[in-house]
Amino acid sequence: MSQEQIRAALRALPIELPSWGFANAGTRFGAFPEPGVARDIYEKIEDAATVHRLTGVCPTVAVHIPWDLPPAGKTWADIAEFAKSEGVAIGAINPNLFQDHDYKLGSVCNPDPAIRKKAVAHLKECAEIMKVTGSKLLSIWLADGTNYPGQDDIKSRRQRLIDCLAEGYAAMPDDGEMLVEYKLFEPAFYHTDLADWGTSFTVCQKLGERAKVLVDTGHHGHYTNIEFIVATLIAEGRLGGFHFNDRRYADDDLIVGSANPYALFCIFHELINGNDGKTAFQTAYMLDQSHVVEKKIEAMVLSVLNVQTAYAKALLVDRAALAEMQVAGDVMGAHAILRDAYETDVRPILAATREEIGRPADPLKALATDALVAERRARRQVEPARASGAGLGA
Ligand code: AOS
Ligand code: ZN
Ligand code: ZN
Ligand code: ZN
Repeated sequence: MSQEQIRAALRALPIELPSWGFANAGTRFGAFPEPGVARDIYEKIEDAATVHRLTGVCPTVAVHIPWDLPPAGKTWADIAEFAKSEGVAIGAINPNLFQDHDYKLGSVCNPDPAIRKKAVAHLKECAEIMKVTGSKLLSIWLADGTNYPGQDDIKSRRQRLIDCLAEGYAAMPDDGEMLVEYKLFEPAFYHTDLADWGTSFTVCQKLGERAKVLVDTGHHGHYTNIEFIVATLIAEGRLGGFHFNDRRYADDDLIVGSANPYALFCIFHELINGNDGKTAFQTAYMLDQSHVVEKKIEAMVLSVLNVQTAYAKALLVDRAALAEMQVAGDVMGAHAILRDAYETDVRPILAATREEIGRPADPLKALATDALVAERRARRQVEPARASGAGLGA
């Protein structure tokens, strides 16, 4: 593949940023506020726009409802307009079906029909926000599950889940997609109603063609081969998107590629392989991170760069030679082709790709001396926020 083809492919891979990754977050042991951090939807959009300005590949920002809400007197149309004025657009709409006290025993799987009704109403509200903002994605993650054997009837919960999500699905715009995210455990510790890709996949099959599986790279058991899941979902036409982050233990939500960049490279290898062998499969590439000790914008920029690094290396795989080795049964020869690509220094290609679209060759360095970012940080420490309600990422 030529350098020009690689640069074109990198430019064409948009990476969506999560609004919640720009707000103060923490663990249950504490949070450490960052001076000048984004406090409301406007400031989160400003910071997401900064990442796009520095990288050129982050044109959308996902929002989480009700962590993100327009202030009194403003509408979602106004927020979408503000995003446009900042050079970005509203991406996936994420309903929050886990924080309200009513959801203690679940949302769409709750044994109480009144609470399920409330959850469905929230899904419909989010489907309306899609229509107003022009978003094409309703991204579902549920905390639903149980902590003890016998706590609730697993079979009934599955049916409630399907029935309620079907109502949310029907409320979406005709060209909207529902992304169904799974997670092995947490906050539930005995069973989770959407625990793995198979559960999400079968639920999507029940919902309809526009329901697809969302793979969060931090949501699996140790040693799970995520690229295998990715290859299978592509083959089945049900890969809806990613929440990229990195982890060592559980849902750590750390900077992408910080713990296991090789796994990310292998994922991109399957994304290219499952497509045309030249570019990655088109799906919703999103980050889902929660920064505790690191600076939010800096962490987000680094994640974007690390996604691009993994993709660039996967683009370098000599697929013709690989196919020959595979057919010949040359195990180590085939493996060496992947290793060659992985060990290539792609920093010059990435720098050239950025400069070609008028972005800094080194976005992290540019961020450190960015005047607008410094000005906003200072202003936010003295002026009140425009809206209330910066929510914590989980
Ligand atoms: C939670 O673990 C999931 O990753 C969700 O995507 C969630 O909505 C997001 O992380 C915000 O907390
Ligand atoms: Zn996620
Ligand atoms: Zn998560
Ligand atoms: Zn999380």
